[in-house]
Amino acid sequence: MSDKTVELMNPHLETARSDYLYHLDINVANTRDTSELQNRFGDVRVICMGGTGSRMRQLALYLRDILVVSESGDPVDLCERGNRYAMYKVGPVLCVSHGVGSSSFSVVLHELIKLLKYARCQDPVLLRIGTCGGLGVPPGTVVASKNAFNGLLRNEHEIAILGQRVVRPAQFSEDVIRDLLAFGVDANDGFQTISANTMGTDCFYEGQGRTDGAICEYSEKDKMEFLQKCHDLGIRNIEMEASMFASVTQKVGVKAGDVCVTLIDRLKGDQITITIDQKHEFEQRPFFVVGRYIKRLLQQ
Ligand code: DUR
Repeated sequence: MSDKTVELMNPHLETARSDYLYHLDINVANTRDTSELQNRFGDVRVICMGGTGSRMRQLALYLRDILVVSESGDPVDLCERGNRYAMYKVGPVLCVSHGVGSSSFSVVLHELIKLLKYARCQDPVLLRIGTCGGLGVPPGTVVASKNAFNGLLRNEHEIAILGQRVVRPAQFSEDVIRDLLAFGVDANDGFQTISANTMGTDCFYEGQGRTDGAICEYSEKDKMEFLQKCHDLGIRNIEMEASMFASVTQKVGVKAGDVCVTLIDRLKGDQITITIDQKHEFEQRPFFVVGRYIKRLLQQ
């Protein structure tokens, strides 16, 4: 069998004898012999990540059902002791919470990618299942991200490393997008699933051009010009993780997709006004799309 394990982009770890995945509370006591982690996690093909622990628990129950995984009882949070993120395992799928925004998500993402490496997982796919604001699409539309733009409207991710600006490309895997649309969509869904560009910002309010934050120094007209510019770039949804997620996974060469449901059309307003029941219904939609995609992936 060809080796399709993850390669880390960090020479320091080649000489490290142990590693502690601190926020997951997973201790890799001996990096030369990771057989225990391989036993626990070696079968993982897909990691689904989303903002909250309760949604990831719900996703775990949903996947248990559709993937016909014979587990009963309450899903167990494998990272409960870490007290930061929740992790549930359903057969070959991990469901992990990532909090709000890139900085929270990147912490757990680094540790999960290392976990994939230590557990020698083969050809894994990372999926974010989230919520977002839409641009010129009806609320409830599911968007699979193509190119990820940052808040500067560049198709890249920018971070500070050692006091320097480091800029990296931010595209999601084309074959994941293709398969999400080919296998994840059902004609009877009753909602649209599209692929489009996504903007990931570092701020929910000013960063996304909202006029209802605690601070706002631009006019409604400035805001609409900005949102129109986003729309002209093919951006159809706005969230807070896409550019970091695309750039980290692209850098390490792990397949990744971002599948989000729009809660609002930002060309029509800023405040999310759908009812809690409607929000729960919308939040299920990416489950259906990703569920069917995973089912198909596991059959291959
Ligand atoms: N989100 C946004 N903007 C929206 C709606 C949802 O960023 O208009 C996403 C990203 C983030 C969380 O994780 O939801 C913030 O509510």
